[in-house]
Amino acid sequence: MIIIHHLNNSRSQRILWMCEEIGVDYQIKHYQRNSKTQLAPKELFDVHPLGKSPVITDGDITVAESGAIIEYLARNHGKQLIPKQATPEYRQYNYWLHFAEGSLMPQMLLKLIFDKIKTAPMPFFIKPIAKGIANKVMDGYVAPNIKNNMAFIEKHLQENKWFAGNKISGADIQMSFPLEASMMRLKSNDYPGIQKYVDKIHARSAYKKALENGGPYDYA
Ligand SMILES: N[C@@H](CCC(=O)N[C@@H](CS)C(=O)NCC(=O)O)C(=O)O
Repeated sequence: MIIIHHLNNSRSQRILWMCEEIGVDYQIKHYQRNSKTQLAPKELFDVHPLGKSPVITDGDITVAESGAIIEYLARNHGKQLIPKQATPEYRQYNYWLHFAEGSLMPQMLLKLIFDKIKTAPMPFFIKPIAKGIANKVMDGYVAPNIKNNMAFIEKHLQENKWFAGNKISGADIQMSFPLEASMMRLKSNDYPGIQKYVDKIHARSAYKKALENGGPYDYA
């Protein structure tokens, strides 16, 4: 039996969705973030040394890292979510599967951190310095990169039904979390193709079932 170690309001929601899409049996073990720090509880370190979610266990096998989990589940239980090897669709699948956590999420995380620095409590004489540094990094690096990444995704979704061709694939599951987070934190009017795509995945019955099972999730 697959056990999904599910942290509330987190990337592991997409793994629940994946299991519902492929119709594989799974159990959820729930973990709650610390309400002050938003960090995962120490019990997650008993499952994997990095203590992050998602992580799954399947008998004596433990798989961490969303992309690796999606590949593992697709190979073993949902081959319909992997495009045929050596096709343009497979190359797209592989690309977006890596892009989500390799390119897009680091930018979103930097934005979150620097936005927090701007509003963090600190002595009044430090505030202008901290704000100045945060603005410089945001304006000179983070914001232009996010804009570039989002325009690139918007164009892809204007021209394609799914991330890897005409059928839903594991790449769509993987891209769902950064796009949900982006649509909450950026101006969604700038990205109508992405907003339409996020609405489309939210309308799927497997997605709704996963949401029911996972508990409160701020990004849907
Ligand atoms: N790249 C990893 C990121 C894992 C990750 O950072 N997960 C977050 C949840 S969205 C987490 O566990 N945060 C709690 C913490 O850092 O303590 C993946 O995609 O699995």
